[in-house]
Amino acid sequence: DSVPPRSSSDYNRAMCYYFLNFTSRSFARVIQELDAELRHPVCIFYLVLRGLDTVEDDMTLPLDRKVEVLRSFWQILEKRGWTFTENGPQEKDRVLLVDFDVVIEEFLGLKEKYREVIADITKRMGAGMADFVSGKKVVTLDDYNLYTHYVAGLVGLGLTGLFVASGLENPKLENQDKIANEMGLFLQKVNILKDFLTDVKEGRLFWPQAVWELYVPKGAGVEALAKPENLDRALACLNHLCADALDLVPSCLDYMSLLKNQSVFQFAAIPQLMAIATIHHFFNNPLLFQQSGNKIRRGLAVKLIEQSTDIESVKRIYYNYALSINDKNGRRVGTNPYDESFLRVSLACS
Ligand code: PS7
Ligand code: MN
Ligand code: MN
Ligand code: MN
Ligand code: MN
Repeated sequence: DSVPPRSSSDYNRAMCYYFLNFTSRSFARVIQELDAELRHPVCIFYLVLRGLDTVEDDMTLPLDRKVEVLRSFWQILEKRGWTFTENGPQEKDRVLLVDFDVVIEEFLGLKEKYREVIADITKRMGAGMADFVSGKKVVTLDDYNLYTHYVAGLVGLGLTGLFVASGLENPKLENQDKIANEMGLFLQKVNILKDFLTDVKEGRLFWPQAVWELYVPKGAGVEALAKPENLDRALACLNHLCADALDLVPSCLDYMSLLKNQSVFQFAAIPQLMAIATIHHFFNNPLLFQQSGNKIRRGLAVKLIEQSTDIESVKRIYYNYALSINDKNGRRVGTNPYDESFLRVSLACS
């Protein structure tokens, strides 16, 4: 779309929607369909966190500089005119930070109740990311739950805060931190599963060591799971992490059941449906270790979006995925000597 001239008062807002569509495939559409009161705050929240993540992801930034920017990002939101040109040319969203002053202007124009939520979550996420880039590793399941809390669970808490502050949503959401956090955890754990090959290549994998250690040959690193001769081990590890992620589904259904506003419901449900379809696609699937960038089919995504209109339809889709995953689970019994998660997957499906 065309952007008004820099002198126009609409310039900053138009640039933000240009950046939203530029940086996000899935979120751009559901954000723009939100009711007017929430659309702009959620768009700015998205761009702020996308900027923060672009700093986190860049493995070419000097570590001390990266940590400094991550920790102070929530204060940068008040610095009119701030831009950041230090990202390497490979960072796909670097242009957002090169023009970040437009996001700051729009942030400063939001109602205080929205600015408070966004700044608080940005502060906590930046601090958490900084801990993990400066030496903290994802070893135990607790570490895995903490990292995913920082980068996604906090998004669930923040969005819930925005929904309630807008007056458009169920006030009961206010005391639902546990399930709001788990809405984010489910999305992020699926993202971490599916990005195995790309993240391993970049040296920033988030699969918990305590889990992958159970499956790699003695003394080997996690990259061993990408070798064809270790495919059985890799699938067993993948299935273990799928079982862990599937445990979050009941909380996600509880959260979605509380939503009252149609546009908020679809905003929350569409990413969840993509995530459950993605787990279904990758459960026990060798492709995850063989080709990066593999996704669910476009036609399936369109069908899920069409069926995301109400909770009964969403529950039906989950029910069918539970049956189908359970079926895949049953058919693989006894085919993989390393696989020990049959029972857990079966339980999650029931
Ligand atoms: C609705 C209660 C503010 C809408 C939506 C930018 C995606 C990017 O993509 O591996 O592989 O590079 O680096 C709960 C979204 C959680 C987050 C986390 C739903 C902000 C989003 C910054 C809660 C999205 C989980 C990094 C951090 O992983 O990613 C409800 C809005 C939601 C952004 C996501 C992503 C984390 C991330 P990639 P990474
Ligand atoms: Mn990222
Ligand atoms: Mn990241
Ligand atoms: Mn990722
Ligand atoms: Mn990534």
